[in-house]
Amino acid sequence: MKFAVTTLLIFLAAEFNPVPEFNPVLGSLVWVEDPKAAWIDGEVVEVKGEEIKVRFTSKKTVVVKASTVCQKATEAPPYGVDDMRNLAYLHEPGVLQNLKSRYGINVIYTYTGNMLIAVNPCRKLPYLYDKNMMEQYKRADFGELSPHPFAIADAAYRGMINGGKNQSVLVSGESGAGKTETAKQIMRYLAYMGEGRVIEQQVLESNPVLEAFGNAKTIANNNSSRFGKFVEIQFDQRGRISGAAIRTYLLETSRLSHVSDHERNFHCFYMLCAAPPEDVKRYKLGKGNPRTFRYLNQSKCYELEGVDDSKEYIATRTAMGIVGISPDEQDAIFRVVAAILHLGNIEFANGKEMDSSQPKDEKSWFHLRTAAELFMCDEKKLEDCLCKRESVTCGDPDSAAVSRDILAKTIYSKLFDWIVHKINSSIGQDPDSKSFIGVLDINGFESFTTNSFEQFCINLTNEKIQQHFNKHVFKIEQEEYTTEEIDCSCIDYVDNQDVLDLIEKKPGGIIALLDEACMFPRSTHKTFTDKLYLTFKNHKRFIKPKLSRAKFTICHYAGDVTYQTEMFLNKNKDYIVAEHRALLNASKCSLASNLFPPLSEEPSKASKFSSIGSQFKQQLEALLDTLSATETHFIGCIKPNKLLKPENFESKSVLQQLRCGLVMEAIRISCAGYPTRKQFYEFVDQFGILAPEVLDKSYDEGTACKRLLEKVRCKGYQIGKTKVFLRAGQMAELNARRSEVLGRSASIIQQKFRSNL
Ligand code: AOV
Ligand code: MG
Repeated sequence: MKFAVTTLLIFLAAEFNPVPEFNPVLGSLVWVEDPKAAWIDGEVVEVKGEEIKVRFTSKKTVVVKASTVCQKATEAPPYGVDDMRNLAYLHEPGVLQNLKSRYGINVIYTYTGNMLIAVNPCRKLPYLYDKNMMEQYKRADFGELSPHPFAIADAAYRGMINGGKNQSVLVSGESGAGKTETAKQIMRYLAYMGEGRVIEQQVLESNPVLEAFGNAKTIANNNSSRFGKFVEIQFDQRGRISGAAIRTYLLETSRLSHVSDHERNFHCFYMLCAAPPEDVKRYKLGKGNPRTFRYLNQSKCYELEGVDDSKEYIATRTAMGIVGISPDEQDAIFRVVAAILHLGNIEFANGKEMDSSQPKDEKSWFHLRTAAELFMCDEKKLEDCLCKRESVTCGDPDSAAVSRDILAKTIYSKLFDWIVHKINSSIGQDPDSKSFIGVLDINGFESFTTNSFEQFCINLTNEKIQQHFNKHVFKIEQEEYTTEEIDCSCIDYVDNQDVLDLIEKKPGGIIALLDEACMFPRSTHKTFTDKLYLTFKNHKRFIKPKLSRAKFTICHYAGDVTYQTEMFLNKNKDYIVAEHRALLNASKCSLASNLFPPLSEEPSKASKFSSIGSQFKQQLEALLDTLSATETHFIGCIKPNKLLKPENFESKSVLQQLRCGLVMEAIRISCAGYPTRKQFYEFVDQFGILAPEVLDKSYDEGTACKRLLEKVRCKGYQIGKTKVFLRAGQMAELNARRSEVLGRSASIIQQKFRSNL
């Protein structure tokens, strides 16, 4: 098995080496990989067989293997190039340097072909997104103006209107990279194409509402989306927005009862605490001090720099109004939010009977009463449902606390779903709409010290997206080669179907085995993990860690991730404790009771076992089906540094993201073929000087290009019907020769000029 993995890696590495023919000589400018700085440039000062000595600008020298360095362009434009494919050498250090030099002058967007790379500026750049800018992109062809999300949105819009095909924009990147901001700019542009009607407003205002309830501060991002989102914006015959459908994925409800250091719970709780005094009183929040609530005070972080929660509260209320949530409904929502805070403050002690518990003290009784009052449910029933022995808990104080947290999470996740549903029904779906543009904003690949079921699901999503992306880039390349009638056998892509099979194959994949384990009452995380070890002992994407019996590792496309299985079974089970359902179903608040319809009204739940993993897998399948039927546009977001501080470009971390994300894969596929394409006339214009004889009009343009390339002894290129296709590195070579010839002509002219004097 080891052998197979190694072979695969060698195969990938060999395929990826973009400039295989480079043989550094004395004086060559090169990039050397460095463990800290990613890549450093220098000059070759000594060559001894396979080993070369390179001197950096710092005067420091290193001896490295010649095969490990990359060629540096002699004449890189100081502020980079708009499209990576115009780089002299399309390799890692070239890509990195290009992003860095552009970032240094606040140019945060760059293309790689049709894909946009966005480096988070970590500061506001309002001039980039104003109306004037939108107007300019509306009038320009793709590639005419600087790279920008508006150009992508415009391309999608035109593709839909002119090409008659549904479109999607896929925004990827790690936490804090700027996915949500970018997705919002795309939506703003699409709304701008309409006429400022209510529906456009509603589509835009759905963002702050969902962010209030689904976003939170994490260590990576002060406004981190704790759910995935796909917004399908529908258009009418005239190209105006006529409806929308928002689908959300995997809200991270574990945050509700457990907040890590330096993080916060969902924004809405802090907003409500900072609400005007009359609202704080109405929702019985005492002095509105978040420090007094257990769900908020586990972490000592309450305020966010530059954010005024009291203003956010008002803004959220306004946005809720715009998206069609009535004042009464808003009132009910915030009542439930406040009730959850009180619920979290109930503590338990041993009760009088065996295996029972009761609220610990008068304070806990007070919170229980207040929670019941706000939920508009029966106080005694709430007490029973937390303290009495029932299906999931034994009735002791610890179990009662678990039951309390489960109740809080269930209510919150139902509330979030209700809000999404409400927004969808009030914006409405247009039954006559023929076309849509979907915008996908999901969490990027995650790998922490401890990874659980949530990371497993998120990484599955990313594997799916990666596969979609690979196929897409491959298809686009293949299409262009076919149109130009050139051979496309040189391009291929690494398919990750094997990882997907490992996770989601039915029967026999990890999700199927997890569901099986959840259905057997005797299963534990240990028996489940053992079953995985046994089933996948020969799977090349699965590793059993040496020591632990509660972990497994998956070799994802973006790296290995080790998952801790302790909570897998619990987190996969999708059920509502019967007593919780009965309690809230009987609530006098119609919103609360609607969140918990009787089981008989949810037939899918009543009849068969339902698991989060399988449901999510189905949701993903539906999403991928939708995406596959669209023309997809990709945006890769990059986080320039961990702390999101402006003007700080950490090359090492950026490189890591380029490797894990979609960017390098796009480049790899492109490099395996012919990354540089030039129209015949452009090519002759630029390089005619290398073979002036081809400029006489006796040749057609294609033959002229061929003759020129033969003369300079280029090999491996292809001549299409309208374009020249060059291998990686050939463009730089031609440029160097051109400079040489130009230099020579200049010195001849100078000599002539001097001798004439
Ligand atoms: P994310 O969506 O990728 O992270 P965000 O879009 O929330 O990241 O961006 C992170 C932070 O950077 C936010 O405070 C943004 O305001 C800021 N930011 C990002 N892009 C820009 C931009 N173009 N101009 C100005 N500020 C920007 V996560 O949801 O955590 O995966 O889960
Ligand atoms: Mg986000």
